[in-house]
Parts: sequence; structure tokens; C-alpha cells
Amino acid sequence: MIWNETMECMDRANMRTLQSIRLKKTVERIYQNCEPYHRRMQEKGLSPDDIQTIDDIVKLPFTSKKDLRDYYPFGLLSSPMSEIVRLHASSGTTGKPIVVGYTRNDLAIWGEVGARCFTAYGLGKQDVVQVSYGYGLFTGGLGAHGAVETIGGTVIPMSSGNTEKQIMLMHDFGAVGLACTPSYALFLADALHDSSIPREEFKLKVGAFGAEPWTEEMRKEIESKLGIKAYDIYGLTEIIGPGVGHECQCQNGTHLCEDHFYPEIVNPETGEPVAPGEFGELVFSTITKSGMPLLRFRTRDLTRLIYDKCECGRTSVRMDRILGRCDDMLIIRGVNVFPSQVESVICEMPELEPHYFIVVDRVNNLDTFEVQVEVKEEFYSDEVNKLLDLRKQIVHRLQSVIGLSPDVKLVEPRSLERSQGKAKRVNDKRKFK
Ligand code: DLL
Repeated sequence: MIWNETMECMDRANMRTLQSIRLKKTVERIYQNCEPYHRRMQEKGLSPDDIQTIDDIVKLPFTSKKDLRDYYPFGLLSSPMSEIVRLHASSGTTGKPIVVGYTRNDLAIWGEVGARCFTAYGLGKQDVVQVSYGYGLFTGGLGAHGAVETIGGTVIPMSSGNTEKQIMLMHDFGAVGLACTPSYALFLADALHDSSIPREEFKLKVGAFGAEPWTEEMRKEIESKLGIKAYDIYGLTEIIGPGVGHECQCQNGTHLCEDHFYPEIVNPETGEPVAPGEFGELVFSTITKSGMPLLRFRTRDLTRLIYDKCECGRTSVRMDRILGRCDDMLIIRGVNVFPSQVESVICEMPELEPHYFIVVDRVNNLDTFEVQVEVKEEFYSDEVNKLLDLRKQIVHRLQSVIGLSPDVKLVEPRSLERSQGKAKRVNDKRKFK
């Protein structure tokens, strides 16, 4: 099933015309209403008249996560606060999060693109869908929620955690769809298996999994353990949240909603466009949003674009799986974590040396997150209570900055390995499994 055939199956020439019109309008809006963009365009000698077609997009300046941090919290809005009806946020590289404001119209766009995703997975009005992404500032919960409501399905706003209850309600409410991170899906699969309820009593058929990278092998594991079809859903806070792209029944690439979010692939080092079909960094311009439209946002995600027509009938461009990131962002239990956030907490505590090491692993399908940190000589004590107290403080601080509680290991001064060149601060063991 296709939610919006006109847009999802439009021929390429018409799509480019539509994108040109929408880009032009967006650039005019931003130029008039957003001072930092206005200034940056002027510095490049650009005015909205220089943008006539979508091909002119390469003239425009890039936007990065750093820009969102520099203009924190509302400096990149192109609408007055009175028009903003919702705020979401995700991790920045240090203490402050990055913030996105949505107008009512932006929320309608989000519902529309989300509806395309869930329709492509074969879900509809008659279906109950359990949303087990976190609700709150993270876009996962409310994004998937809006999508299910838009298709007229019945949403269970479960949020993440509380596994026993997840299994009970999935069973009792007859959930056909499940939306959560792929790692949580695997965790739920084991819990479902361990529960006393037989699989035949569950109606579960389809999953919408994203917010973190996952592999074909993981898909196979989820599909066989849960006995469902597992589909990819892609998105990022800066652009809108989940719904920027989705797989279809062919499970052969993630269709992008390119009538709203125009994708480019650039060389991550030079910023130059790569040849068609080549891998590089994914860049998005929002071409319909009004609250915080962004031009040429550098996602740091590495992938490639596929323009061949898909067998499902959609003509929209597809992206390949995300190969990784070209920055050091880690995604742990679906939460974005930058080593620099850990560093900023450690450096502000007088008891600690600025030497730390992060170890991430996956045990029983759940991510583990350990932070080893050196305690200064004068604070390193034989008194266990003192150290336990310090450990508690660090966990508490990290929890409030990152939104996750790591397992903190206090180590003796000068015990962590020093590097000769670039410091190696992270061991992500998950990559090798
Ligand atoms: O993770 C939005 C989302 C929620 C997407 C629920 C899908 C489902 P952020 O927290 O801003 O937003 O993180 C965005 O997560 O740049 C990718 O690196 C990664 N990511 C998101 N979806 C996928 C996916 C949400 N399907 C960052 N595959 C992005 C691989 C993904 N990576």
C-alpha cells in the first residue's frame, strides 16, 4: 500500500520541478526570517534570486550540528515563537542539547511522512501499534505516535523500558506493529520467548526499527526470533525525527521523502558532491518546513543514494544502509552520546584527572556503557565509602548531561594507557560482533 501515490510515485522530472519550487520558497523564507542564515548568504554574495532550481542548491552554505549549538536554543528558528507548538531536542557534543522547534504545519508534515512509513510496512486503520521508542524530548516516541494516529491505527504509547509490561500489553491489546530500536526488539524477543505466553497468542506481524545502525544479520535475527517482518525507519531530530525515510515491502533500500527533505551526498572531507551512486556523507535540506528549516544539514551519516525505480512502484530515491558516521557520535541504547560530553563532565569535577576511557559492548542484545576514569592522587583513598560517593556523583552528572547512566569505574591515577598520538578514548566492541 502507498499512502500518497502522487508524491511517492511522481516521475523524476516533475519531482525536480517540485523540489525547485519548494527550495526557492524555503530559501526566501529563511533569508527573510533567520538572521544567521541571512548573514551567511550575504557573506557568500548570495541572494534568494540566485536560487532558481534545485541544482542551485550547491551554492548554499552548509549547516552543521555546531551551528545548532552556537545558536542555542532558538537562534535558527524562521518562525516567531508564537507559531512554535512543540520543541524536541537531542544530544549536542557538549552539555547543551540541540533544539528543534515545530510549527503546527511541521507537525502535519511529520504525520504525513510518518504515515507513508507505516503504510509501506503494510499497517493501516485496523491495526494496533505499540510504540516502544522513548517519549519525551527524543523524537522517536512522539514521532512514531503521530504516524500511527495519522494512518488511523490504534497507538499504544508504551515508551521504552518495563519489559514485562511491554509483553503483557502487546499480548492483551493485540499489537500487530511494534516500533522501537532494533536492539530493544531483540531484547523483547528474548523476553517474549521467556514469558509463559505462547507465540501463537501474539498478533505481532511487523516492526518499525531505527534510531541506530543495524545490519542485515540483525534483521534476520529479529525476523526469525520474533516471527515478523522487520523494516527500517530512518530520521534525525534536526530534520524532523523518524519518517525522513522508510523501507517498503521490497526491503531493498530506504525510500526518502524527498519532496520534503532534499538529499545530497558529499565528500565528508571536502564537502564536494560525489559522483552519482558513490558513498559519502548524507546532507539534507528541508524544503517544506517553517519552524526551523535547515539548508544543507551535514548529517555525518555515511551512505549512498539509489535512483533506480523500486519494484514497489515508488519512484522516490532510496538510500543504502547507514555504513557508519564520520564523527565520533556513539548511539547507545538509542541515545546519541558524544565522547566530548563525557569529557566535559569529567573535566568539571576537581577530583578527577582528565583521563578516561569509554567501553561500549552488547550483552544479551542490550548495549552496555562503561566509563573508566582516573581519580587524582589526593582524592584517591582507601576509604571505600568516599570512592563510592564520588562514583555516585559522576553517574548522576553523566545521567543528567547524557540521559544514560554508565557503569563508572574509578581507577588509580596514571593507570589508563596514555597514547603517543591521537588519544584513543573509545572501544566500541559492538562493531566486531
Ligand atoms: O534517532 C530519530 C529516529 C527515531 C529515527 C526513531 C528512527 C526511529 P536522533 O536521536 O537525532 O534521531 O539521531 C539521529 O540516528 O543521524 C543516524 O546516525 C541514526 N539513525 C537514525 N535512524 C537510523 C537508521 C533519531 N534507521 C541519528 N539506521 C542519525 C541507522 C539511524 N542509523
